[in-house]
Amino acid sequence: MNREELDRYERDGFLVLKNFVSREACDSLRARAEELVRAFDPAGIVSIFSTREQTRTSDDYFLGSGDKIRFFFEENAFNPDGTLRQSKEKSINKIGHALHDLDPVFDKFSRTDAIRHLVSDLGIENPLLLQSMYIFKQPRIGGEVTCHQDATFLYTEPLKLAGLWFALEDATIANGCLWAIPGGHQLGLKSRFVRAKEGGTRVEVFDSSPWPEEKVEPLEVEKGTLIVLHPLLPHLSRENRSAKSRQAYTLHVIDAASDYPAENWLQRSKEMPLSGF
Ligand SMILES: O=C(O)CCC(=O)C(=O)O
Repeated sequence: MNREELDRYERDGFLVLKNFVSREACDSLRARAEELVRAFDPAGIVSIFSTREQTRTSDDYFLGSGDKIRFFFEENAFNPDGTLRQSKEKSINKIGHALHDLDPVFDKFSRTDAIRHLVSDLGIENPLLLQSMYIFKQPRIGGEVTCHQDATFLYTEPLKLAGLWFALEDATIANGCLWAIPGGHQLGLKSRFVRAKEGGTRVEVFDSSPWPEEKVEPLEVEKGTLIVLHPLLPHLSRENRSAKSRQAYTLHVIDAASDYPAENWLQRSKEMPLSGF
């Protein structure tokens, strides 16, 4: 990252880097995600959604995903009896959250010199790859992601977090591109999403004022683009009503020198510690 790019990142809270990854690298990640979905048997998950203890079991599935490869469905993917409305391939919202450590293709995509240098330029000196997600934004049913800051979910003290969003396909307003509030990272952290002592999760609110959503701007980008997100940048994506998917891969990197609180929702087991590049 050059000085001008770093200045833009500091001013806007995000940075758009065109052609950061090759089209071939995007295609190999897409092909691998397709294979993972093909091999995934949704029966066990569907049973989670049809059980009478739905909240507890779906919480456990989510909260236990920090060191696993797990599949999450679109909100409207299920019939009232818990069966899928359409094929699993067309129902999955995302895969998370340790693809980068558990799958060789995702590992290779995530651990490149280019990413290592970029993260170092952002001031993360002792990088640890914390979280990865493959986001499908399915045609017609891709749900919205409401306005949020990544630090709400992945908080460190002091706050050091690089949010990397890779466009694996062209992202447009029609197929649900990212939107962000330029400069909105100056607004301060509004909330934290944490594990509740009694089980499940809760949101700790510091500032309940609404986002100035009239200031959001679309970030329409081409396949291969990397969008770097400041941990405090308010951003969102709208529903995808178009006939095209809008697949993306996200990677979040923290600094080993910062404290990673035990109440953060995403945790690893002792057997699978975080690692760097
Ligand atoms: O890709 C999207 O639609 C939104 C992703 C996002 O904002 C996030 O995962 O933090």
